[in-house]
Amino acid sequence: MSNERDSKAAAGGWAALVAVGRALRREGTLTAGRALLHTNQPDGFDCPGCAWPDPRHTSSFEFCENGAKAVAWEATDRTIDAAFFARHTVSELRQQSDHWLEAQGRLTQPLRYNRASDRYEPIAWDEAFALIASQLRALPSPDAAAFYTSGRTSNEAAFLYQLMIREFGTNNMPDCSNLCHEASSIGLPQSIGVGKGTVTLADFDCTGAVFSFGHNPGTNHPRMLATLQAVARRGKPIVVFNPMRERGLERFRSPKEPAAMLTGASTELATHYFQPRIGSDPLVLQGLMKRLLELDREAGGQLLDHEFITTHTNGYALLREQLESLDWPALCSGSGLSMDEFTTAAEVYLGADSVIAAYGMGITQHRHGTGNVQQIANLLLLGGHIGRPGAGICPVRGHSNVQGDRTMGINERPPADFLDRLEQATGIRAPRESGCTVVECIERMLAGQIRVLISMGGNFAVAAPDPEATHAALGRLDLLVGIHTKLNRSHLLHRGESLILPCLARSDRDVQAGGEQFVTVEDSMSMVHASRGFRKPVSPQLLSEPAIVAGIAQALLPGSPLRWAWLVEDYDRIRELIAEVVPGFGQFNERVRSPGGFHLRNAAAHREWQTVTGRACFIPFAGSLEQAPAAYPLRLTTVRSHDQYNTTIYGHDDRYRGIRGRRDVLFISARDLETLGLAAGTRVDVIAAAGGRERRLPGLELVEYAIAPGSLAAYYPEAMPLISLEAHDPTSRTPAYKSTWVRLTPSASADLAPAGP
Ligand SMILES: Nc1nc2c(c(=O)[nH]1)N[C@H]1C(S)=C(S)[C@@H](COP(=O)(O)OP(=O)(O)OC[C@H]3O[C@@H](n4cnc5c(=O)[nH]c(N)nc54)[C@H](O)[C@@H]3O)O[C@H]1N2
Ligand SMILES: Nc1nc2c(c(=O)[nH]1)N[C@H]1C(S)=C(S)[C@@H](COP(=O)(O)OP(=O)(O)OC[C@H]3O[C@@H](n4cnc5c(=O)[nH]c(N)nc54)[C@H](O)[C@@H]3O)O[C@H]1N2
Ligand SMILES: [Mo]
Repeated sequence: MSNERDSKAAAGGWAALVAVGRALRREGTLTAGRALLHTNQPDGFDCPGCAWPDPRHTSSFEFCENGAKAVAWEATDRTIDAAFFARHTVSELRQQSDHWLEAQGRLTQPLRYNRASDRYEPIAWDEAFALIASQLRALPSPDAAAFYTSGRTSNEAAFLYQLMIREFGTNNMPDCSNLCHEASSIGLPQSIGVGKGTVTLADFDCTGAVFSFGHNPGTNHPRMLATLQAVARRGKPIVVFNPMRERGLERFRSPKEPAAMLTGASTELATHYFQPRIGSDPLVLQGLMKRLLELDREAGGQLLDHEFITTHTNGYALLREQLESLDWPALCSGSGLSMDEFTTAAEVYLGADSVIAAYGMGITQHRHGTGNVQQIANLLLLGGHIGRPGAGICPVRGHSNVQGDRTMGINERPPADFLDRLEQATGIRAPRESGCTVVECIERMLAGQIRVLISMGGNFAVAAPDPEATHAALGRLDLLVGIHTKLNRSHLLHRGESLILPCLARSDRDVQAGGEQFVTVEDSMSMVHASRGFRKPVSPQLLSEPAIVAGIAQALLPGSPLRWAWLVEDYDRIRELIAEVVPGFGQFNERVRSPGGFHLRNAAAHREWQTVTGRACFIPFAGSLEQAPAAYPLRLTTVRSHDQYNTTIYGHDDRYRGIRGRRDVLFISARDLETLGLAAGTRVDVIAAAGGRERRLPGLELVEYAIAPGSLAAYYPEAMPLISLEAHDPTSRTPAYKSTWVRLTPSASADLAPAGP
C-alpha cells in the first residue's frame, strides 16, 4: 500500500504551480505560456529541461515546474542586440554574475570581438564562416582545434557537426558527457556490453523495487516523480542512498491530480532512506553485495540467481573473493551505514522479484566514478536483474539530448565500425586517433597545443573544473567560437579572436529552403522522437545549428564530397545519411514520423552481451579509496539548486532545501557543527588541498542540514574554485566534482561573501 498522507512539505504541489507562474511572468507570459502547451506533445517540441522520457507523449501537460522554467528561460521575449554590446565593454560584462549575463535575453545577431573597442560588434554570417575557415586552415594540424558540444544539440545538428569535424581531420570532440555520465559510457560497456540504460518506463510499471543512488529527481528530473509515485502506489519499495535528505525523494504531490492538490494528499516515495558519507559509494555497494552473499549462503544458495550467474556472466568468483576479504567494521565506518542498515537493504533487494537501479551524478562524478557504476551493475547481476521485465539499470541522463549526441558520433573515442560506415556513406576519410575529453582539452589548451575552440552550446568556462586553469586555457586560444542562444561567461575570457554565433532554440520554428523542419532527440531510455519548434524566432538573423555547421563546412571544406547546403535544405536528407551510418536508425524518416517515435534496441536488455567475453562481467572494484589528507577531514560535494539549470541560474531559491534568496551556503550536519564548535549561520572559508596547493572559497554561511556527518555540500558552480583539474576519474576523465577534501575556518570578514542575487 502506498502511504498517502497530508503534508505541506511534499515535492510538487501548489508551490510548483506558483513557481511556474512566476517563471512565465518574468520572461513574458504569452509566448512562453504558449510554448508550454507545445512541450513534449506528439507534434510539439522536446522539453529542453531533462532527458526523462514521456509516457507516450499524449497527456496535455507533460511538463514539470523545472521544465517550465527551462522553456520560459529559452522562449523569453527579451533580446540583446548590437546596441547592447555597444553599451557594454567585454571587461564590464566580465564583472557581471552568470545569472545577469543570461538574464539579458536571447542573442540576435552574429558578433565579432573588436580588441580596439573591447566590444563585440556585428559581423555578417559569411564573414564569420570565412574567418573560422581561415583560422582552422592555418593550424599546424587539425588536432590543434577542439569542438565542444553540450547536450541540447539535436541528432541532426550533432551528426552534421561530427561529420564536418571528422572531414576536417580530428576526433577532438570534448562534450558535456565528459563531465556527466562518461563513467557510464566507459564502465557499462565493460560490464554489460552497452553504455546506456537497459530499462524503459514499462519496466517501472512492473518493477518489484527501485534502488536510487546519488540523484535528485525532485529538482533535476521532476517527471520521474510521477514514475516513482506509481511505484510507491503499487506498494513497491524505493530504497535511496544519498548523503543528503532530498525532499523530492521523500514525498510527492502531483500538480496533475486535482483531488490530491485540493486535499493536500501526498505520496511517500522512499520506503528506506540511507545517508552514507560522500564518496563512500564503493563501500556502500560492496557492503550491500557482501551482505547479499552472506544471506544467500545462509539460505543454501537459494536467494541469488545462480543460474543466471552461471549461464550469463563471468568474474563472479573474483567478485566473491574480493567481497569476502572485506571486513565489516571498515565497511561500516567508511560508509557511515550500520550493519542493520546493510541487512535491511539486502533484505529488500532479496524480497523483490525484479529490481531497477537508478543513479546520477552522485555516482559518476568521483575519482572512482567508473568503478561506482560497475558496482551498481554487479549488484544487479547478482540477482539476474538485467534483461527481464521490471529490472535493469537506469543511468539518469542530464541534458535532453546528451544520449542522442553520443549515438550520433559526438565521441572523442569513436568505435572503428562507426567510422567505417561513416566513410562508406559519405565519402570522407575519418581520422582514427582518439581525440580529447574536456579535461584533456583544457590540458592541451594550457600547453598551447589546442589553439581553436568551437562550442556548440554549453558554457565551457563555467561547467569545467578548476576555473583558474580553465580560464587561463581559454585565454591562450587564437580563436574562440560560441554557437549559443544566450550570452554566458564563455564569451568573455578570450584574448585572441572571438565570435558569438546566435542559433535557434528547441522551441523556435525552423524554416529552411525545403520548408518547415523538425529535429529529433533520444531520451534517457533510448526513445527517439521528433521535436518541432513553433515559436517565431526572436530575430531574422538566427540560423539553426545544422545551418551554422553547413556554413562553416562550406567555407572550410571546398573539396568536400558532401553537398552541405543541400543537406540542410531538408533535414530528411540528413536523416537519410544517419540511417546509413548509425545502427538502429534504418528507415529513420518513416519511423520517426509515427507518434511517440521509436525505441532503439538495447542488446543487454535482451541478454545479448556485446562484451569481449560475450558474457556480462562482474568487475570487482579496483584500487583503493582515497583517505582524507591530514588536516582536511571533511568531504565536500557540489550540487544543483532547484532554481538553476547547470550554469544557468534562474533564481536564488532552493525551495526543497529551505534556502531563500541566496546561493552562498554550505550544508553541514548538526553533528559536525557540534564537533567543530561552530553555529549555524556562521560564515566560514572552505579550504581544500587540491592540485598540490591550498585553494580557498571564502565566506559561505553554514546551514544545518540532514546530511551525513563528515560531508558538506555547496552549490555548483560557486564551489568550482576548490576543484582542481587533476581531480578526475583516470578511467573516464570525469571530474571529481562530488568529492573534495576540505577543512573549514571562520571567515575573517563577512564581506568576502560571493555576490548574492
Ligand atoms: N532543473 C534542472 N534539471 C536538470 C539539471 C539542472 O541543473 N537543473 N541538470 C541536468 C543535468 S546535465 C544532469 S547531469 C542531471 C543531474 O541530476 P543529478 O544527478 O540529480 O544532479 P546533482 O544536483 O548534481 O545531484 C546529485 C545528487 O547526488 C547526491 N550526492 C552528492 N554526492 C554524493 C555521493 O558521494 N554519493 C551519493 N550516493 N550521492 C551523492 C546529492 O546529495 C544530490 O542529491 O540533471 C539534469 N536536469
Ligand atoms: N562543480 C560541478 N560542476 C559541474 C557539475 C556538477 O555537478 N558540479 N555538473 C556537470 C554536468 S553533469 C554537466 S552536463 C555540465 C554542463 O555543462 P554545459 O552543457 O557546458 O553547460 P550548460 O549550463 O548546460 O550550458 C548553458 C548554455 O547553453 C546555451 N544553450 C542553451 N540552449 C541551447 C541550444 O538549444 N543551442 C545552443 N547552441 N546553445 C544553447 C546557452 O547559451 C547557455 O548559456 O556541467 C558540469 N559541471
Ligand atoms: Mo549533465
